[in-house]
Amino acid sequence: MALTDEQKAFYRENGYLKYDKRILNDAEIDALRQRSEDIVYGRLNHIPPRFIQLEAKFRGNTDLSVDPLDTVRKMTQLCYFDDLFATAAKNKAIVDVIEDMIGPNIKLYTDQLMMKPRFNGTVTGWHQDSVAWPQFAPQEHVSCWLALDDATVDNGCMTVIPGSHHWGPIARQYQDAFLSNPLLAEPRPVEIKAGYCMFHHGLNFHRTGANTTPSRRRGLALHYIRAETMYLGIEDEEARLLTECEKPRGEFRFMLIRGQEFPGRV
Ligand SMILES: O=C(O)CCC(=O)C(=O)O
Repeated sequence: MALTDEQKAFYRENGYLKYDKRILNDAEIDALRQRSEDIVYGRLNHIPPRFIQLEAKFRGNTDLSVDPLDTVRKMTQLCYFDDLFATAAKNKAIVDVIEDMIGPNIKLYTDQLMMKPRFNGTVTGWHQDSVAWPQFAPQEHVSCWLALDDATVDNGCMTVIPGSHHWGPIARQYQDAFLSNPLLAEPRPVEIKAGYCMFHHGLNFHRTGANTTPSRRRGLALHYIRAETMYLGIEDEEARLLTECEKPRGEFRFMLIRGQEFPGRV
């Protein structure tokens, strides 16, 4: 068991947990940063372009004077294509916590290396992960957000609304009404040092601010689900290819992280 009773109670009540145990040492952080840079600079080309998203203002813009590392918004599914990122998703200290939260049979739904580039990083608006990913039943995710740089209020750390997960999934058209309701707690920024992480419930409302500072704020978001989860599939072909790592329809299985997988499930 990784979490104390106090930590479990905090997570149950607040829907997030800033974790006190260091996950990555300096060498491991450097290796992941280096890998992300090798991908962005094209020194490695094992990540299909579909999974690398630029900040909006650089899409279709070939201004060569900008450092490419300052233009990338996020890279997704790295764990499925890259051994170092896969190792991070299977990190024992992280997965022990996930097991405390969702049980012994664990799969990775997806991962997002949120680059929040210095000078150009834009806001990620308020959202609930589980609502963004309705193709699962039940719609339950738990995420680990692992800092590869120090994440601060100034450079766009995670901000959560404690306890917001208790209200269930909120349809998008009601989000503004929900977020302005006085029953909600005040948003709370969660600053995290490189190598440390936080966890959040799939129904917890969270956002990250812009990064106009000269410091990078890379964070690896690892999203886990129970292996018992039903997968409802994705109709739209572009969205499916992203989720299913470009595999032909019917071939993809989500990555088993711990425990066993089940026929007909994710
Ligand atoms: O790192 C970010 O900027 C956003 C992360 C996020 O929304 C998530 O982990 O669900």
